[in-house]
Amino acid sequence: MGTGSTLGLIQQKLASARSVTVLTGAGISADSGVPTFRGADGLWRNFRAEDLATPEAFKRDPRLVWEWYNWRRELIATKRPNPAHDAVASMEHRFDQFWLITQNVDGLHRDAGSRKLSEIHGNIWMVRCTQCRCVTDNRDVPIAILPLCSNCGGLLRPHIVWFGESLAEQDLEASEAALESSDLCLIIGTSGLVYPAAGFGAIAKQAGAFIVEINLDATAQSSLVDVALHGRAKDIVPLLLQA
Ligand code: BV8
Ligand code: ZN
Repeated sequence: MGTGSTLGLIQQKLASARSVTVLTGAGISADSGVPTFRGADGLWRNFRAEDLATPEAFKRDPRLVWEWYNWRRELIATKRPNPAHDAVASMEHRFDQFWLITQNVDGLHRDAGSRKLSEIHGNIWMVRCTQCRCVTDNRDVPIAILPLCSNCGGLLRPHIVWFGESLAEQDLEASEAALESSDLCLIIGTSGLVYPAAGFGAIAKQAGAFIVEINLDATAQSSLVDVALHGRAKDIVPLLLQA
């Protein structure tokens, strides 16, 4: 099918959808200038995210891990939502049921106005105390290393889900509830490699949802989607909402 007729099909599906779930990854923020994880620009000092985003790495060298997060905080602080974030935020008001599940920790969906969302991997602007576990907002750029809890003096860590760490129960429940009740699921800008998010498309499919993938390329999830649109999220996502 040419993109034109495919676009028309999806616009129709969106116009009649009652319950829409959107799953996003780093690709939706690429158009805001935030490097993706597995693209060419995904490395920092030759470390991969998998090397640094782990409790073991933080235990072994908390300064190195905080330096990596300071590099990302500095970079993300200057970035703004793009038309794809804005289009997703506007969807909240169009459908009886809507939920956004994002793997991104950059906070750009919130900046665009999204409120019906689960930031399943956390948020780079939140920190958590490793002792008293209190979670606070911290916008310091850079954050002084090593940051200590004002409540109990414990070492602060990013309030982010690292590899080998479980997602918050409430995020898993909200995500699964949304996926199981959706009749349309948009999967935008994710390579579909990181679990459990990489299994979310299959949950929606199981529930009978029509699955649309928006990505530059084919991904590990492409075999289960009903329609794939290839291109930049900032160009494609706003088009989906045009009648
Ligand atoms: C869990 C926070 C239960 C960090 C992230 C061995 C031991 C322990 C665990 C595992 C293991 N083996 C496997 C696992 C499970 C593991 C996992 O899945 N690993 C993978 C690598 C195989 N998962 C976990 O550990 C999860 N927890 O399973 O708990 C458990 C508990 C104990 C033991 C076992 C299991 C936790 C996962 C969360 C990890 N944290 N982020 C940080 O950000 O600081 S994941 C990290 O990857 C980011 O959050 C990111 O969002 C996520 C996924 O990446 P993508 O978003 O997809 O980005 P990527 O760069 O890959 O792709 C970008 C895509 O966009 C591409 O497709 C590209 O084509 C496209 N694109 C680019 N530009 C555009 C575009 N598309 C459209 N427009 C554009 N302009
Ligand atoms: Zn504390």
